[in-house]
Amino acid sequence: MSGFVTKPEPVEVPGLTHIHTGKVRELYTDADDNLVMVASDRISAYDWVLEPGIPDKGRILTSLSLWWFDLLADLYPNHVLSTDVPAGAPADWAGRTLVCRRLDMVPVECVARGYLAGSGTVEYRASGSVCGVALPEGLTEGSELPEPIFTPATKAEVGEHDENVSFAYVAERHGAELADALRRATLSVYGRARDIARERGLVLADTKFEFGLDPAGGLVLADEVLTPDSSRYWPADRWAPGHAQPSFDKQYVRDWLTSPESGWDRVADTPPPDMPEEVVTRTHEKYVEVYERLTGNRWA
Ligand code: PZK
Repeated sequence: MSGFVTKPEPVEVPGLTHIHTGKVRELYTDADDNLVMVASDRISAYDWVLEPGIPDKGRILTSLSLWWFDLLADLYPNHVLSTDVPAGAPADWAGRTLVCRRLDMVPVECVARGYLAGSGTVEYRASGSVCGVALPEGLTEGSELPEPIFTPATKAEVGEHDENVSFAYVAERHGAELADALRRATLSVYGRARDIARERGLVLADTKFEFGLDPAGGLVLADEVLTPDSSRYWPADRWAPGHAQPSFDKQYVRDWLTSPESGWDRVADTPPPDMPEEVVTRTHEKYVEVYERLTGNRWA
């Protein structure tokens, strides 16, 4: 089971109603019934939220999400209304707060995969397909797919992992028209992002989108987009199929956690220890690096 070492108490802000504590983000509604998403510096690995936070992580991921939303705006509208910190909220919400249009969310995790990794590899090894999409023989962890595929998942109960489902399941559950629109949207946005990332030396192996419906029925890109928390980025110059690729952001955290040095027993389901300063520092540097590589801007 997953969890927090210590569950954070949400900041109380007059005029906002706290509605959800995610692993790394807090969700509120405001007086206009808009959503207020606040990205924290929390980081998760192996289903645990670790201590301490990674400095700047919430602001880096929020900046990246905004950067991508802008680049994608000609393909799909997005839910962002403003980056203003609501009156009465702490000053340190600046840069990590998004005020968003409240949408009718489509309860499908819309995953695009251009490469085989993680649960995709597990499913491929067992069945030769991923989410009902048949794949050629001979692929391995990290392989590029013949073409990107739509591999939807359904949000699991709290503490459980999302469950991969077939396109047919999405069509049955939500209608063929919406299922088709989700697939088109997911693959078109992924294709654009993959090409941009590749020009900047990063492989965008896969990513997860969430869509809402505007009142007229059109798809709106919601949640966060194309951050390292919702996507697998690999350094292109180190990409080599046949083994797990180093993740851009969390590699130091995972390597340390699973090394004898951390003293953590992953199988025993005991909370992991605090990260040492060096792991925090190097992980911070990786988030800055992915931001700078993608956007071409200096972080600070
Ligand atoms: C919505 N989540 C996921 C969980 C977070 C976000 N535009 C929207 N309208 C209505 N609902 C949502 C959105 C968006 N995005 C997204 N849950 C509801 C989520 C935890 C923390 F910040």
